[in-house]
Amino acid sequence: MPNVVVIGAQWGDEGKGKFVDLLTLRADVVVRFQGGNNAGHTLVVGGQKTVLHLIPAGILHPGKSCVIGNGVVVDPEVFVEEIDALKQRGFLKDEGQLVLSLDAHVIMPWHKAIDVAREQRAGAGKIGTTGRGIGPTYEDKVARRGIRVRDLLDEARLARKVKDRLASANEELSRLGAQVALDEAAIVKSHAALGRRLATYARDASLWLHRAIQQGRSVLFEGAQGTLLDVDHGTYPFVTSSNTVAGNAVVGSGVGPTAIDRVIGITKAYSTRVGSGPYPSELLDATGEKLRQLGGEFGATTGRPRRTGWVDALALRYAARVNGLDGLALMKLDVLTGFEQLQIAVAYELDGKRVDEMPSDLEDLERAKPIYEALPGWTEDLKGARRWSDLPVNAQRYVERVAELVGVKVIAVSVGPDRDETIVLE
Ligand code: 2SA
Ligand code: MG
Repeated sequence: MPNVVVIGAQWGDEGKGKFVDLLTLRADVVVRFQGGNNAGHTLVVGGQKTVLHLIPAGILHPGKSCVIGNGVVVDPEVFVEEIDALKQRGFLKDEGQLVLSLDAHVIMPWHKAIDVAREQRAGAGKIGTTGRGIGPTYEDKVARRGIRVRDLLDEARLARKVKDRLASANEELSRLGAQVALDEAAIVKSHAALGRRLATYARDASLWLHRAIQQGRSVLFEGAQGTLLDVDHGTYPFVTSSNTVAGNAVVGSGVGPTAIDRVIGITKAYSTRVGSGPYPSELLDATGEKLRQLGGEFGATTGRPRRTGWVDALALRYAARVNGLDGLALMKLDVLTGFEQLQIAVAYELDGKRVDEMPSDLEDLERAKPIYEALPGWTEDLKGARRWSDLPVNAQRYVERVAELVGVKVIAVSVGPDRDETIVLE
């Protein structure tokens, strides 16, 4: 397999997990390059449910390697919990399967406390974060006062860094009215201990990847969240604090752009969003509720009900552009069975004018009203479909119309959660 980047083409939760799982069968190495444990994949292996938020699900395949790149923010407690859960289930027998970048930034207790306290304080103006400390950790990274995995491995250095940062973090917490004051000695002790657990996996991940690629091992770069949550290209400020687009696969893992051969975007056959922010094709009516129930649209990380709506061709075309997509996987097509009519947002009406491209200004996007194209639905259950020709003609027309509007070919269609409930077109 060539080296492939897989990213979410919408607002996250597109079903990347399932697609990545399929591609993992062909790849040798799976890399995460951004985000942290604000991602989430629920896996059912041997009847047992495992939720992984940080470690790529590729870890379930002995012989494959997983890399957590420098661009990821790592909560060491979550990392250790996931390792313990994996080992309990008989996975990760070979410690060499997992590589953690020494340069990845660490989510510290104050980052989580500040994330939660700010959101509580913000009331209606909140971002709707996952409360995992993602944003505050990236802030410290850019402010050049972050703590990296390498710092956890050296207790004296850790103590110095915690001391430098904690006073101002506690000040901020008290300003926010949070009832927590974090204790310096306790944090140094607990995190030095966590550092000893992380040490087994901590490496120069860029060098490790470079060598793997030189040896001809194929790499799958697994994005988290989605394009419209990208801090530069998403619906700022209602975004996550990292770059979720394909370009960051190289920055967040320490390889060069020429290492990438293909970029695949994942989209649902409809759309969802968790958290605040503009969402023109959102359905606030019974149809939206029906999509939520039929699609099981509740967050894997926080359990929150997701906002739901029709697929938005402008948003997907935008994702195709900023990621350079050369393939689109359309997930959860089966969920659309039984809708008499399906709608696709093909343009917006903005202040009485028709616009065909996603407006770059948030306020424009908030005022934009979708212009829909209606397509006839189908009543057949799609779960058994394995070939294109198994799909009812109206389902085929729907997929073809999405591909045409986005300008990217559809390379796979998913008709159910299982690995084999997939129609591979390429
Ligand atoms: P944060 O916690 O700072 O990243 O929150 C900022 C905004 O980003 C949204 N957000 C998400 N929205 C959808 N899915 C997310 N994670 C997926 C999951 C992972 C995936 O399954 O949980 O699909 O890769 C996710 N993570 C962050 C959040 O709701 C805020 O709007
Ligand atoms: Mg998810």
